[in-house]
Amino acid sequence: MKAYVFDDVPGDQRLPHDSGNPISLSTLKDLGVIYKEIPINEDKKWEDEINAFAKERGYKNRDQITVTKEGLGESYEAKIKSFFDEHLHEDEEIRYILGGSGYFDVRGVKKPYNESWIRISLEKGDLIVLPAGIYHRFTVDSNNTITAMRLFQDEPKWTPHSRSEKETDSREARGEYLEQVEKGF
Ligand code: KMT
Ligand code: NI
Repeated sequence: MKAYVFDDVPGDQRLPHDSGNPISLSTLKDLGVIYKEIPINEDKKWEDEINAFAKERGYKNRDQITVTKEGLGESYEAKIKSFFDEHLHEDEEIRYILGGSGYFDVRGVKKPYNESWIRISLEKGDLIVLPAGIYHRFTVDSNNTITAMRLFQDEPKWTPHSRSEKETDSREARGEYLEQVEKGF
């Protein structure tokens, strides 16, 4: 995992866009982003760790997604586009990377990162929890492949609420998120 301020230079979303300004784990925590490394080894210990983490946080279900042309089939182009469209969810978004790599971008809230994109580069063995209400987007990197376990509490509520289309700022999940940022996670 590596996190940094996105450079906002137009161009290929799959390139690093590293402005050279690193972001610490504590800044991620202030935004409610949880990061954990659970290395994937042959001993399969990671499975126990994932199970324990899921139990502790009440994630009862999981599935797997592979973001490649083969993995997503006909909807590939549309999915790649919608993943990278800034949005929020009313539930947490939990991903554990099983292979490949990619970028989750999250919006900063407070100075000096207010409204900046923070890019989080993830690879095999990285686990991330994005809190409900955080604005974010996702893209594969130039390796063009990522396989992730998606964990969820009960019924998966994948519905992305696009910031450009709807009044997402007035959604309850957004208000609660900003309150939590004020109070601290
Ligand atoms: C999402 O919600 O953006 C995704 O599931 C992307 C693929 S998981 C790395
Ligand atoms: Ni999302």
